[in-house]
Amino acid sequence: MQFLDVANIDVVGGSWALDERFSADGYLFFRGLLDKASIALVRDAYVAALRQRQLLGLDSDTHWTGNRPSDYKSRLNELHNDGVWQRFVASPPVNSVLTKILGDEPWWIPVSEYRGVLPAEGSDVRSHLYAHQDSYFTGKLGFRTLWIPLNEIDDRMGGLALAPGMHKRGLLHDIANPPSYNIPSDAVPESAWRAGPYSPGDLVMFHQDMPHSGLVNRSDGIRMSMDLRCQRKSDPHPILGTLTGLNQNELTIQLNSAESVRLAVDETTYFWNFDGGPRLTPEEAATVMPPGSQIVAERNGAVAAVVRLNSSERARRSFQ
Ligand SMILES: O=C(O)CCC(=O)C(=O)O
Repeated sequence: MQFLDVANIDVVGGSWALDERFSADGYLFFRGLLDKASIALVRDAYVAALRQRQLLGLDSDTHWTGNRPSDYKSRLNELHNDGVWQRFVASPPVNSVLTKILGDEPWWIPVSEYRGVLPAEGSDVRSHLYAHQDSYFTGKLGFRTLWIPLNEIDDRMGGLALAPGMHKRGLLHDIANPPSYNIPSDAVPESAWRAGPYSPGDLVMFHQDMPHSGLVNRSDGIRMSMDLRCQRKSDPHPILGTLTGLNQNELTIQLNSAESVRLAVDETTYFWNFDGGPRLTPEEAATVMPPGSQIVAERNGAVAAVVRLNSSERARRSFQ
């Protein structure tokens, strides 16, 4: 697989030039940009969580123990209770470098993942774990995804693959193919994919419509990465709040300010649970998204997408 092109944060034209490149290619890949000490704090939290789960032993902070719990889905969801990513983005060197890229302060959408991907089983012959476009699940919330490697990730360990330029091809998920609606394998030719290697300090920032996939981990170590989603402070933001009502025709969201917003529900509306799974209809969502769920929704007349957040993101939202 060919490599991603590396961007230069000090390019002539600054954030304007980076924006041009982001629009054309659908991504920006920076090497060694993020503050190493801030990355190390995040990584320490992963290592502690992986040891707690006996996926890492005390002798190594990368080498997998061989345990493969059947309920482990490559995500360290317990870290959502600790505000790990919020502390990371609040650290001044991280905030200032992201502000320089964006030409404005970042505004964070609390849709984040802490991934610890185990080596594949020998019988797993895939190269890609799951090709998808984030906006298929979250709707057009208008964000950039930040994919942040936390350990050395060579081609054996896999990492993240993108299909540069293909963010302009619209939705590639096969909407005629329920229940998973995958991107058909021929929709993104094998030759279109580009990847790392990656090191701690690198940053991949990509468009919400970019087809991307984790690659299968063929090393003997655990792949650690974090993905975050941000906008510019000056962008129109989606609605963040508490779901207080949902029926066939509308949903009600209470904002942090205690003010309520009512949004129409129509046949295009869908819901999605932050920790994965398919899109849900309003009827399905009513059973798994009880009143009190923290959600983020598009700011449209008829809502197209509502994402239920991890419940521990509630208190942290005041952080923004
Ligand atoms: O890290 C991975 O394995 C995949 C990352 C991903 O799908 C994402 O950042 O949306």
